[in-house]
Amino acid sequence: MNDRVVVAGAVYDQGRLLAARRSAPPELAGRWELPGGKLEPGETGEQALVRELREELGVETEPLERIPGEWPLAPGYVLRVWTARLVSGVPAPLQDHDELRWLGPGESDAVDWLDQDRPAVAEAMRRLPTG
Ligand code: 9L3
Ligand code: MG
Repeated sequence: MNDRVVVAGAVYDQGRLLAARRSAPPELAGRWELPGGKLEPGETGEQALVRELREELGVETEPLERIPGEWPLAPGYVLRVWTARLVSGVPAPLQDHDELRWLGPGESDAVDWLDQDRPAVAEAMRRLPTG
């Protein structure tokens, strides 16, 4: 059986990376993640990412590139991550998050990332566009 895919976005704007603090489920609440969610049947990863970021944050984004790799989540799920550019809107914690932060270069350790997100966050920080 194939693992189900969870997509997440390393969203950039003005040389910073967006971090989102989960409010649910209880075992993940308070930890920070790259926002996203489950791929739905018939969607590409990029389509799912754009939809999830619209639903969760109320913003329009453009996927840039896939961060190579795939990280295990709960049994049966794997995480895939894309960098993305904020196209329009101001991110707001509409669903599943209770706080957002923009992190500049060197600030990636300022929040308590979910363990599963850490390798992708490190790579996303290395790829942070300037300004
Ligand atoms: N998850 C881990 N890191 C992430 C995302 C977006 C999701 N960056 C995990 C948390 C949940 C599962 O994947 O256990 C499904 O995510 P969601 O649909 O609750 O966002
Ligand atoms: Mg989600």
